[in-house]
Amino acid sequence: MTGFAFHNLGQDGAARRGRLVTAHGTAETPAFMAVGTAGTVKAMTADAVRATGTEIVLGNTYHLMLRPGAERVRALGGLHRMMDWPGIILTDSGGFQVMSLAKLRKIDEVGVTFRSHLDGSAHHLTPESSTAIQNALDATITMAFDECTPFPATHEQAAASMRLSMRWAERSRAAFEPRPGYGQFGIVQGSVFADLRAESAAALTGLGFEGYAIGGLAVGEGQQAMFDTLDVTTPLLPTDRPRYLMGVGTPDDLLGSIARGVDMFDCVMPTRAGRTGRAFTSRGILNLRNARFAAEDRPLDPACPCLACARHSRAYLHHLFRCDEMLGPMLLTTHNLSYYQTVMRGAREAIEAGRFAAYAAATRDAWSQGDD
Ligand code: PRF
Ligand code: ZN
Repeated sequence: MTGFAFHNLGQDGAARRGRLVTAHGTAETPAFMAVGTAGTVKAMTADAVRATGTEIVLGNTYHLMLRPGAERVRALGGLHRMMDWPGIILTDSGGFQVMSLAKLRKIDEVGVTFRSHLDGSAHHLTPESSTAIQNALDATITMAFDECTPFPATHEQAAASMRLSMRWAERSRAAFEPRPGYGQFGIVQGSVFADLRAESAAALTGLGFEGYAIGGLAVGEGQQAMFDTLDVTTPLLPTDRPRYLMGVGTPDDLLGSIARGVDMFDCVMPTRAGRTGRAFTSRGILNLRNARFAAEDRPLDPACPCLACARHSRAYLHHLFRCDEMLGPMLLTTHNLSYYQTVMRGAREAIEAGRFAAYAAATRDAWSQGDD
């Protein structure tokens, strides 16, 4: 088994071309990770996910601890075996999902107590229990337990929240069981305040994680404030470790964040949008439920190699969504993930060729041109 490693393969401005090496294979970066919250990328078989070019799938501590339970997943051979995904799995630590989904939440120094959104049962999550659950799930990449500071927050509120997350990061690190090819990422917090981001980055790098996530963004601050925060944060992170921007974003957010030194992303956007009939294409966003597609006998995106574009017409996709047929979400999730991976592959090739800025500009330009 190989060790966990991140190889820096090249740089273009602040944009980085890298390769993540783990116990469950390698991933080329910049990378987009598909969200597989409950042990499935919704509407997709593992083979279909692989065929989109996806190399990393995300799982969630919160959902899986409630159902089917961490010990059940362990007994079923771990998350990789249970979901037929032998590749890299990153699991989020649960705090973010508790705050957005659970009921009767209470945070204190020890951790978070909450009631399940499924059956109201009482649960507790701490840095130690979150780390142990991620270990039981057999996550390739374990995330530190943190609080995503709500936006907006005063400097005082953001400082207190970030410092709690840093104490939790230290406890998460102590609870992590190092294994060859596995890693744990710390999460930088600090809202939109440069001094707090710097304090957080210093605290985490002092603990020495295998990678660093940037949390607490894409929570309502807007794209410019997010980019400004990245500008003051990524230069403070070690150049020889991967950087992961959590819960981001649109294809435009990805291009802007890659330009600022981010290597990894995850977002429900391509999968969730796909289930409701919205398609991300090289010519912008299309809603397949729209009547204008009813008779369009041409591919959704002729530039896309996915199954939906290679074998079906826009009219058929429109029909499937109008009839609420399951194949509609399946095909459009396939397409959207494929499109996101096409954008990422283009970014990697452009960084290698030293023309990332031109690639980003041309990609954005095509979105605004429309598709007819
Ligand atoms: N922390 C964790 N998960 C997250 C976030 C965070 O701040 C975000 C913020 N966009 C998404 N997912 N643990
Ligand atoms: Zn396609």
